[in-house]
Amino acid sequence: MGDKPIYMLNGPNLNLLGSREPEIYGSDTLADIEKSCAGAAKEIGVSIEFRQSNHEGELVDWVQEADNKAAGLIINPGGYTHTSVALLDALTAASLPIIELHLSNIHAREAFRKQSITANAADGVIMGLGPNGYLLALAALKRIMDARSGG
Ligand code: CA2
Repeated sequence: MGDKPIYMLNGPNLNLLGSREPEIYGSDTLADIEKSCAGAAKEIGVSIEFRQSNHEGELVDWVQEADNKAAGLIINPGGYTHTSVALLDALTAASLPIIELHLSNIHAREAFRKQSITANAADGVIMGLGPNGYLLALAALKRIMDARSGG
């Protein structure tokens, strides 16, 4: 297993997953997603630091922390996707590989969701595939990490 973990950060209201709006976000809870990602991570020889916060500044702190401590970052910035220059700045300052992830297809929803500010700093974006997107993001990130380390 690589020494540095992959950080998986989840933004505001994602703690509510599984309890409301299953037609948009599916019926899995964040704990279900964390469990399936931990299993998949073990299979590919990486570990995951999985966190959720409803607070913009805490997410900024964790992105900065990830840049020092993680091998890569998967982030679902929740509603901050569409509003947060602070989160974009933190992601831009970080030099690790970054994948932005959305459960829903933000282009198939309200007009205000179509723009992602934070995606400007991502190596790639996965969206619209529900909780499976987290597993796909994990596999994609691992490939980027391996390519960058010459593996
Ligand atoms: O599709 C996504 O993953 C989003 O990042 C989810 C955010 C939304 O603001 C983005 O536009 C797209 C919202 C997460 C809220 O999750 C809830 C889950 C269950 C019940 C209520 C909210």
